[in-house]
Amino acid sequence: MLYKFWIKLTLFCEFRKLSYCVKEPKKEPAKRSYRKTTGDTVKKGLFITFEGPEGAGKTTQISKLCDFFKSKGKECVVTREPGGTPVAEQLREIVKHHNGPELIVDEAEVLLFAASRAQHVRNLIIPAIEEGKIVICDRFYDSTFAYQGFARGQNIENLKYITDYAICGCVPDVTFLLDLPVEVGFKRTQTREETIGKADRIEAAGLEFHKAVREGFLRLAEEEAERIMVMNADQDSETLHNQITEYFADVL
Ligand code: Z5A
Repeated sequence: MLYKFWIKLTLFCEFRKLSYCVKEPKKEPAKRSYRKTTGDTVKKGLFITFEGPEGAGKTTQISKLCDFFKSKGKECVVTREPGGTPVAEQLREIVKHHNGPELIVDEAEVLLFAASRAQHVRNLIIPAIEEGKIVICDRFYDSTFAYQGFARGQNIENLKYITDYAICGCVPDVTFLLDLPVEVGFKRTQTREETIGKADRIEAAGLEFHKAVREGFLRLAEEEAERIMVMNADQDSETLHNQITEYFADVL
């Protein structure tokens, strides 16, 4: 009797695995697959991400950092999330600018970001790193944990599972978290010519939401202090750039 029940249970579990995922889910958290260096030369490429609340200056710093790498003779690819490939950019358009009448539910929002990431990682990020390039990405999965997890309240374990599935083991070598008070970031974007009066779905979520995002990022940085460098973004952009490049002094 017990034996029959055990067989049924095993079959049921196998069926669930087959129906929910193509591959067996990974039991372990994602590991770093691309290390920056083992000596004084970069062996493969590097994968660098920038995170932070809105208006923190990510785009500005990424552009400066890329110029810095180029001046050292390195090939550098700048990309962004959501987006980065044609399909991922289409998903970006939906997740940022969809405007009813049917609302995007929170669960679908998570999956749209993950779908964009899956395309981006496989079709752009991993190939570029394998060619020895330095990839700098404006936001990556830490944003999912900060925005969809901490701020929207989506289950963190689910997010970990979905993220692992999307990123294929591609964990950043280093992440710069540009931290600043939400109000300062808002002020910057509200006075930026291209975005005046054009808040997208997520930008329009309100001050409390964005404060939770900032707290979320800081929690992530505490949990992964080795990877995530917290930088004071409430200072002039040249000083911040110099602080960021210091990190690479021993790898170039
Ligand atoms: N999102 C998500 O929810 N889940 C996810 O998994 C992912 C993303 C991947 C993408 O928006 C949205 O998707 C984002 C999170 C969500 N939504 N929000 N909010 P995006 O890519 O369109 O925008 P963003 O990533 O939030 O960036 P941003 O607002 O464009 O800002 P930024 O790139 O950090 O800053 P910036 O463009 O470099 O600078 C902003 C302005 O400040 C500009 O006028 C600069 O000249 C000025 N600036 C820059 N640095 C300074 C300094 N140091 N001092 C003074 N002024 C400065």
